[in-house]
Amino acid sequence: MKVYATEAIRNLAVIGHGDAGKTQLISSLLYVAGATPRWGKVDEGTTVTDHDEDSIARKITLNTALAHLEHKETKVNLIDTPGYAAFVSHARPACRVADCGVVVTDGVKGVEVQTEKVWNYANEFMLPRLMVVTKLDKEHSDIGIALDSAHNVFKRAIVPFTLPIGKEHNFKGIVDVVHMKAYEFDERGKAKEIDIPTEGRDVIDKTRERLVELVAESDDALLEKYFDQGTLDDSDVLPNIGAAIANSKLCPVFAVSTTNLVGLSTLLDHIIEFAPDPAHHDAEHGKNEKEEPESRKYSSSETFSAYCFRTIADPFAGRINVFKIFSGKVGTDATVYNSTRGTSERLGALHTTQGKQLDKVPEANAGDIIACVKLKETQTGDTLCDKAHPIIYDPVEYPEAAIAFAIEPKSRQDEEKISVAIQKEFLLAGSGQVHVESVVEKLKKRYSVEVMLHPPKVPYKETITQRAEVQGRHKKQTGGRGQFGDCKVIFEPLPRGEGFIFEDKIFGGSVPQQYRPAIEKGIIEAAQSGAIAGYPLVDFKVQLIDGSYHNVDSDEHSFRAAGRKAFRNAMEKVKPALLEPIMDVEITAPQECSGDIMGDLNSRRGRVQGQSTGAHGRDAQLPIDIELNHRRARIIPYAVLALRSGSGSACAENCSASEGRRTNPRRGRRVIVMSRRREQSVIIFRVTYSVKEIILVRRLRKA
Ligand SMILES: Nc1nc2c(ncn2[C@@H]2O[C@H](COP(=O)(O)OP(=O)(O)OP(=O)(O)O)[C@@H](O)[C@H]2O)c(=O)[nH]1
Ligand SMILES: [Mg+2]
Repeated sequence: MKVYATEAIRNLAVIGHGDAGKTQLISSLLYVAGATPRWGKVDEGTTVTDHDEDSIARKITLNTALAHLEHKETKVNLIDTPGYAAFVSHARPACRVADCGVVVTDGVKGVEVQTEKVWNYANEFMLPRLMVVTKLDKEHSDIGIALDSAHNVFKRAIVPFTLPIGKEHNFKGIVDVVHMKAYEFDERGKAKEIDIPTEGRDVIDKTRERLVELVAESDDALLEKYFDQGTLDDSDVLPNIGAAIANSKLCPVFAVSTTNLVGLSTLLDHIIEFAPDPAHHDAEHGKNEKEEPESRKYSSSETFSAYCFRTIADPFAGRINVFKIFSGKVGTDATVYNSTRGTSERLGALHTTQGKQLDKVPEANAGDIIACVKLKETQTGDTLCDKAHPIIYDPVEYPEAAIAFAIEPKSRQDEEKISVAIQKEFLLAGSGQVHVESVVEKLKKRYSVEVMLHPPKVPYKETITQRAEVQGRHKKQTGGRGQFGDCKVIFEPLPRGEGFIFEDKIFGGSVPQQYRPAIEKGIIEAAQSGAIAGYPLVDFKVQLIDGSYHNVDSDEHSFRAAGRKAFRNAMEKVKPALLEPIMDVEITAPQECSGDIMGDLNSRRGRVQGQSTGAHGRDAQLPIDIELNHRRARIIPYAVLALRSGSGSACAENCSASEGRRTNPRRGRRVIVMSRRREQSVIIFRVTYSVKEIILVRRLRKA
């Protein structure tokens, strides 16, 4: 395989709502560019990126997958990402390493719930982006739906670069508004230039005007020129489009049909001409081993550094790590330094990834994406670099699992296999029910293990509700040297999500400096098993105010014990309480289900915070529910609940949960999408589950 210079690389994360057509877009682009001899189709299970058996069977993308093509001597790396709610968080690391996002939007449904979610991921990483409107060959499709909803939701400088010629099954060509040309496409997706149609000319001209305006607005000097001349020449517009996109001042929109190959070759041309290459980043920022800031430029002359954003467990090849090279270059068999873990790694062969197929490359430059197999220790989130010039990049955080199931082997035989397959981890957590089920299926297919799923226990925490001053005194005299530690501390409740704070308020030497951390350790240890029901105790502050010691008998161990004792004494006075996890839930559902859902939420102590109605899932997020009527409280996926409450089976299959817990309100959100039937008006509930800590404690105590 060829080696590409940084400027001849485009890294695109293809993101969007489930079923929008991301995988088919990639597959069709690969075919049009001649990267695959066969035209892969999602519906036939033959795409390059939906290659694992589970994706093929479900016809949805379950994790990120990579493909690449060459167009005009430029390598385009395409990262396919899932759009289905339970898996969509995998799109985040893709946004971290891509240089441009391709937001795929359904031409019939417009911007949907997960489109907004991935849009926010792209915002997080300041990812420039372009939008592709698919399915414009379908009945009821209309690029206007996508454009209007995108304007409403994203409030960005969104402007079509290509406009469709013909509608629905007559959608056969496009007008390239940037170069003012029109094309039709043959059955292999090849473009043939035609005259710009006279019909709809006013829309074309207006779009072109808007484009010029946006390019002018992206740069002060251009804007001045624009005001002077009343317009801008092509020689001013064309060279500045790339920068406007890279600086997120402009989001181009492309009209395509990926099943009829309309508009794709023009899209490729525009990607090469305008999408930012890796070097458009000023630099990648990280830190060195002394925690001092360090940065690297996307240049092959810098020292090597790379970030691992994906690890694939392949039944044949073993573990495959996929990296983006942030700086420098690397060759086959290089020995590099894993700065995250402080170990050396020998890379062996470097590969490009075409779905499940790996092809060797002799070397790779800054900006490129490569895969290595059978590295010793490297995991997703790790940095590899030059040992003499260490740098560590922050790993992309994954959302906390939203749902967990206890798993039980079906037979004794399965029990043995299970421990091999999942290393004795008998609780299976994931971002939603489908996520967990897909892992179970993998266990069955790959390791021939059959398991049953049970609802898990709710992960409660404990906290304190009152301030108290206590003493913790540990004294032991058993012949020989004794043990002595003594501390006086104040326990105080903290607001939710604050965790634990330890403050050393001792003035003078009542407890020698070196023993004070031991007191803190003792308290932390004791807090792990809580005060009521064995759950970790959180959200409290401890101030160390006084204590005493013994010249001979005091040591670290004794003060640790004193800390534990102080904790236990405090629990008598601070009125501990149980915290039930609560979550913000946003539910998008067809209007006719609203009564049922409302009743259901009320019966589950859900507190509805607001409602809005609209044609699109604005602000929509989220699903999972906690049922506390049962003594062993259980988490129930909303999907099941929706079915049970009679809200309609059509809804249930699209319900899923993601992310978070109460301790981090920003992340503590759940997604439920109850209907994809977009033509209907939907209703959105914003719900926060109430916490009745104290009451719950009493209830548990009686039980
Ligand atoms: N008619 C038509 N169908 C399309 C087009 N693009 C995609 N589809 C169909 O839409 C369905 C979903 O396409 P995918 O490419 O799997 O969608 P996706 O965005 O990858 O979905 P997830 O992986 O689940 O997030 C498939 O049945 C495709 O054949 C298009 O341009 N026209
Ligand atoms: Mg897909």
